[in-house]
Amino acid sequence: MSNLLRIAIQKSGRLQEGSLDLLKESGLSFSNGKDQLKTQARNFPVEVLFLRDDDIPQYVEDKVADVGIVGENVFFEKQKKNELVKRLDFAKCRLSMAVPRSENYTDVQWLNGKNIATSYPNIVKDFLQKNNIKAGIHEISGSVEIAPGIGLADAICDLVSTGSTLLSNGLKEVEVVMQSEAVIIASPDLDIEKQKILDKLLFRIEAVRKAKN
Ligand code: PRT
Ligand code: ZN
Repeated sequence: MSNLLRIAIQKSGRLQEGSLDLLKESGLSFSNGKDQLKTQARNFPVEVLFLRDDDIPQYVEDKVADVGIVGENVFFEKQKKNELVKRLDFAKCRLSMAVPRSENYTDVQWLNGKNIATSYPNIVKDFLQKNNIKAGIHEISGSVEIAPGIGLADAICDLVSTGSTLLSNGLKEVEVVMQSEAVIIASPDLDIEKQKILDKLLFRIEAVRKAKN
């Protein structure tokens, strides 16, 4: 077993830059080369693995990585044995229900008996259960916003930040299911050495945050 803390971050996408910046601002330095699978910090016992964000919770549960940086939405959807260690204040968005603009949406009961397209079936299932609604869930992995227009679903549940994607697809946001931001997740039983490295890193992250405010 190596005494490096292995941190999984997104290989490319909306979380990648913020995740790397966070580590760099915390004083870690890396030899550059974005196309690699992993890289070791020069001055801190950390190794960074570059992965698809959706795969990170599983890698952390399997202890291939010790910690990971993912959107809270992915953390909750994947339902793995991971702990949410820290919210990071970037990649903020919300997971929302949206329906065609022409619909006369009154309240959440409108969803009863409808079909909802989403990439987040588990979170949607919980939301429907909490609100006592019976609706169909149609899982699709991308371009969820086109589903109502092509007759695949009555509503969607998808990530929103500015809302312009919904707007340009003739949809309106009607319910916020959850707020999300980038978070650090960790395996619940890290060994003492790795926990110490993580604590040191968290301390630095907090110091950077305080210095910014
Ligand atoms: O390839 P990989 O699987 O690693 O990446 P990915 O395509 O699954 O994820 P990516 O990079 O798109 O998003 C990673 C994470 O960023 C998400 O899980 C969220 O936690 C977070 N995030 C923050 C967002 C957004 N903001 C966001 N706006 N993820 C997606 N979007 C989408 C939104 O659904 C819409 O389609 O971006 C589009 C623009 O949004 P509007 O509302 O500004 O139009
Ligand atoms: Zn993804």
